[in-house]
Amino acid sequence: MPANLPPQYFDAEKRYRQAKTPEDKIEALETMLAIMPKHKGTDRLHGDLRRKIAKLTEEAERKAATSRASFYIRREGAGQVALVGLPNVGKSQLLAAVTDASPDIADYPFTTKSPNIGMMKFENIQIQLVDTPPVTGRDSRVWLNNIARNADLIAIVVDLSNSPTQQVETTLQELDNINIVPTTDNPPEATIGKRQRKMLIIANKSDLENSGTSAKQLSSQYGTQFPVISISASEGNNIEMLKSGIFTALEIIRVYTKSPGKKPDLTDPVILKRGSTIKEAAEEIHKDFKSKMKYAVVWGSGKFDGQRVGQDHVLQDNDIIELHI
Ligand SMILES: Nc1nc2c(ncn2[C@@H]2O[C@H](COP(=O)(O)OP(=O)(O)OP(=O)(O)O)[C@@H](O)[C@H]2O)c(=O)[nH]1
Ligand SMILES: [Mg+2]
Repeated sequence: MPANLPPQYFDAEKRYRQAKTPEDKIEALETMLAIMPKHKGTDRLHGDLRRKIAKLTEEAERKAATSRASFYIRREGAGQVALVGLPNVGKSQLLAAVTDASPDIADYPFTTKSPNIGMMKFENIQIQLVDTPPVTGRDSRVWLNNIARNADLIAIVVDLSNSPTQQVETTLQELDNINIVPTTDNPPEATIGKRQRKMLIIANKSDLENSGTSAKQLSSQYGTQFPVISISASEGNNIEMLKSGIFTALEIIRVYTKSPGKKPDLTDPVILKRGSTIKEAAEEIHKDFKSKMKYAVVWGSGKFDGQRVGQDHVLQDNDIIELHI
């Protein structure tokens, strides 16, 4: 150690030893480097400090990448629904109304800074809701990219008291900016290469004056493209309709399995995409079933009562199946 180092160098060195994060360590090391006189005697020390800084910078970058990855929210339950919209429309209030979550809710915009998660019970299943920071926020691109892309359904939340059709347009535009477009059977050419997502409109604050007129306008403008559901999150109006609307929009069905001579467990359905066949159900339940299955028996849909069906039989919500191998 060269003897002619000033006291500030040792202060910085102390800070380096006490620092907890790579960023703080880098800051201290850079101070040490700046203070240190440059001559032959300090060459090795210089090199040492530079190597340490390079290593810590790498570490800091790795950490930043991991925290970006944390915008990805692991799906739980029967499906994941992202609540997306402009500031102050009531996304967090809605999450609080239908789940056990208690997010910050306030009468000023940009209250939500990072996503809030809650599980919404619908009949015998749980659906995951993700309340997000407003689409027009500074950091929205990062989380929108991760959450909206990963979600099974995007719920566009609008405030009925404040030009809701304009809000839908702005929200769709923000989603389009990150290459997310509504699912359609015949996507327009302009959307080729973009990611299609199922969407639904939640028209909130139906308790406020003149909301009925705005709700009608929304339905007539978007009703053929998206389901439009009017609610009041704060008053709890139309919440049951919202839950079943979300379930329907997710395009999933519940199927129960049973063993011969036993009753099915109706509290624990297998979740399948709407339109799934017996073959696909078997695959989902156990990969061995698919190749070994001889036949299946179905109860449900009003039509079947213990009837044998083929592999290509299309299942309905709440069907009970018995797979025979
Ligand atoms: N009248 C009425 N007010 C509501 C309703 N839902 C939410 N609010 C109010 O609207 C304001 C905004 O609600 P939030 O849930 O914080 O809105 P947000 O969309 O999460 O807002 P950001 O986090 O900024 O994006 C609050 O003052 C709520 O009390 C509703 O159904 N009716
Ligand atoms: Mg919020």
